[in-house]
Amino acid sequence: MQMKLKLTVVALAAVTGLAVAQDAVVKIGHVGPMSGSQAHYGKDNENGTRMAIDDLNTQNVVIGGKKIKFEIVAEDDAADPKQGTAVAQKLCDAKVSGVVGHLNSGTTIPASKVYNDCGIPHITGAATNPNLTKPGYKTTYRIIANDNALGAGLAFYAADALKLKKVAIIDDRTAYGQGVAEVFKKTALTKGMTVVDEQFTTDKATDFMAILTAVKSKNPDAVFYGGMDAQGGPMLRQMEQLGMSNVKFFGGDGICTAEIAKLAGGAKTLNNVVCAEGGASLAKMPGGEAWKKRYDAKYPGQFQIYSPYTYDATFVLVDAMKRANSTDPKVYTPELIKTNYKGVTTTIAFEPNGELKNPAITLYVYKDGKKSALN
Ligand code: ABU
Repeated sequence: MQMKLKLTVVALAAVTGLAVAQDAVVKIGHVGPMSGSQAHYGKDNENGTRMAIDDLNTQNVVIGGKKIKFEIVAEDDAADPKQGTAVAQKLCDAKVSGVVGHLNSGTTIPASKVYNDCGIPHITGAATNPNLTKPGYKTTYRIIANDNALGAGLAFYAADALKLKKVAIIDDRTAYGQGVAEVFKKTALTKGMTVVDEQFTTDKATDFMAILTAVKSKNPDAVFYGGMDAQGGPMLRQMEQLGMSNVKFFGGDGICTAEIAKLAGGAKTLNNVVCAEGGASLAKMPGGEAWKKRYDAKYPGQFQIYSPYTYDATFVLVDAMKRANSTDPKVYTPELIKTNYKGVTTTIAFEPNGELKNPAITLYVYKDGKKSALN
């Protein structure tokens, strides 16, 4: 009886010329730090990809004649470059169709070679070091502005809008922290600012009293910190303890989170923060406010910064699969460069090297413990 029914459906499809849609599972990888002091960013990023996959699974996506069920393969690289490449190889071996990630420039840059070697495309919505796209891999894409825009934008604001003259620079020696600090420094110098001190820390440190004491002795108008909020928050607390309450505190997207307000532990120096993000504010994104409402309902209290981008990155991968009518990375990857996708964050199209075309940047300050956009 069952066999008869199957034959009837196939015969009907042959007569009408319609393909018989069959279910197929397509795996999409996500990687970020899910453990350690950066796990809150990783969770937010992964939430963005999970939300996209849940939305896609309500859309009855048919590719190559098959109804597709998307599944996430979520991995933790702990923000560590070695774990980043190991996990990238794991995703290659698992034959995922594409990857959203990684989060840190220090993991994304080495992982990009692994993805290129196995022919799987990846899109980062968070890693901002410009070196990521320099090798010109056809498998590497970024959907936010890079540190050339962030570092320079912050230096212009410090010099032109705030008329600051003397800056001390601290970075965490990661690919991101060092890179964004170098761009800030270069631009600040061309704007006539003086770099009065340079100090270094790590992305594991929590005690900055010695370097801040050295910085204080140089009497800067501002500190630029290249690094993440796990260090930026305690640094703000320790600046307050050292009486550096009138010193502005600049940083890139790594410190521009909801979490830094908590990590600063009530220090008034949070009011001195000026940070930059590589995209429009939620209010100015085409779908930002409505998307954020849905995100908050699904993942209460977990929003940090990059989840709208990881959401869009997931859809961009699937948009390319649809246009290629294939989920095979070898077949659909050439479609990625032709992307013109209206996302939550912006309309996404790529430069030949995989960088986002026409990226926005937004500067933020913190008022009453909340991030507030300046532009
Ligand atoms: N963009 C700041 C955080 C991620 C990174 O580039 O390392």
